[in-house]
Amino acid sequence: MSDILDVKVNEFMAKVIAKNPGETEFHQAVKEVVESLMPFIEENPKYKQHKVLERMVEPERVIIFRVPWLDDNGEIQVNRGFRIQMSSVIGPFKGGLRLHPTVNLGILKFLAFEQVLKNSLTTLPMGGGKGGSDFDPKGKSDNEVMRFCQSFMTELSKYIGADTDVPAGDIGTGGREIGYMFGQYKRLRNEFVGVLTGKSLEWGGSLIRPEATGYGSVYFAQEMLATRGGNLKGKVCTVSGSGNVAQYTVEKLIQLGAKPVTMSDSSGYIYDPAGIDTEKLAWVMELKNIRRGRISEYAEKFGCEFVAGKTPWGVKCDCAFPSATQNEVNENDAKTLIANGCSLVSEGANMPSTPDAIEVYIKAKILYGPGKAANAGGVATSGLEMTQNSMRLPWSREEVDAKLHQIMINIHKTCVKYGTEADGYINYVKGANIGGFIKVADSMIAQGLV
Ligand code: NDP
Ligand code: 2IT
Repeated sequence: MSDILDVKVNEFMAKVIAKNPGETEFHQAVKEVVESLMPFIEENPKYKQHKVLERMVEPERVIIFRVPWLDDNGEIQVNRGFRIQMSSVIGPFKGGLRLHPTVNLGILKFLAFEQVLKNSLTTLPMGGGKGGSDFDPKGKSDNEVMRFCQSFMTELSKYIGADTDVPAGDIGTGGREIGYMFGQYKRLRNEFVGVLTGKSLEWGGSLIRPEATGYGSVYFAQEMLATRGGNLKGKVCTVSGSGNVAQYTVEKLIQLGAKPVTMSDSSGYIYDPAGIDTEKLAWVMELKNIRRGRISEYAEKFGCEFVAGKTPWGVKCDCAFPSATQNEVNENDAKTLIANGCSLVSEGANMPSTPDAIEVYIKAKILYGPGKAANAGGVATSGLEMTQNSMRLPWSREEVDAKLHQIMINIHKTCVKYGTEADGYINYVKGANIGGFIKVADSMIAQGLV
């Protein structure tokens, strides 16, 4: 980037940082986007005149609320609830709810900001939002989780609705939590509507929604590999996380003949050089979704290595799928991945690579699919769930999967269109940021001062 553009980015960021002190993840997410957009905005002055970027970094509304609940000992617990309603310019606010002790305003604002561009990339009419709480579902009984979710929804219900804001799952929020929240919303409003996605099939959910983020991230990887005449067959893949996204990433990798060799949780990773197969994955799903145990048990069960307190990026692989959390791949990890011959990173998680790591990927010209493109299949299929709810008609598994696959192909095309550089290298960061931005920016201008 030229010096002048650098100065403009720094000036813009200085204002964002001064106005949003301490929100480091939000600063990080905004900076990455602004760096991509600045040259484009300079070439298209209407976006500058209309102060589109300045408006996009200011949420339409932020709701912060108290969530009191009773634990199993009858003691009162108090958590903090949030909903960031970032942008409704192309559709109702849409995005997940994160339940994790690290949740704070800056993390949710980064996620909401990313969500706006991601949702735009899906081509579906969805605005962007994110929410959650510093509540930790780990180690809580089902009843405690239910009481928390009911209290959380009692307040959140005042601000959401099928045509206003449609939350879904994220870290710590899976089918169980969505069920408790949906039940409470229905009692409070006396309405059976599509106010949440990720619902169970029996009560308005969509087939393939549980699988969608992981499948989508692998479909995106396939598209990236195809630009270099490659495919996933026989590729050794490292995957981090062992939750929703990681599980279905591994499932799709197995189906396509790749060899996933790692999974992880916040305690460490397992390395199974023989490959995680269908049977082992079914065991992981039971472990994580029903017994709610730790991934280290995999190593005991299947006799492989468990490495405590580490991420899996030191394991030699062809392709890496970070699918746990933000900033889980740092500069050194990125260098190690590349030194080990890794030629593709597809992000199931949101912002899992630090800015320094991204620089390493781009310098090495590997195939790098940033989260807002690579993991958009989850929210895209939430959009498909909303459509089915509006029609009051469910689609078959094949139909939803085909639509998801096509959406990932289209997102890839958008990235190629806006991200291909002079030497032919596809910079997916640039492609996703510009591709997601245009629709939101033009809609903002068309709608006046919103
Ligand atoms: P889950 O709660 O199902 O799983 C999260 C996994 O990541 C767990 O294995 C968890 O381990 C691990 N993890 C979470 N926080 C940390 C941490 N701070 N350090 C190390 N490991 C951690 O969440 P999802 O699979 O739904 O989400 C994973 C990522 O994908 C997130 O970045 C999320 O925002 C993103 N995403 C999710 C979508 C969805 O549809 N669910 C859609 C698009 C993106 P442990 O159990 O030990 O905490
Ligand atoms: O980060 C994400 O895109 C999600 N957690 C899914 C959001 C959704 O509304 O399905």
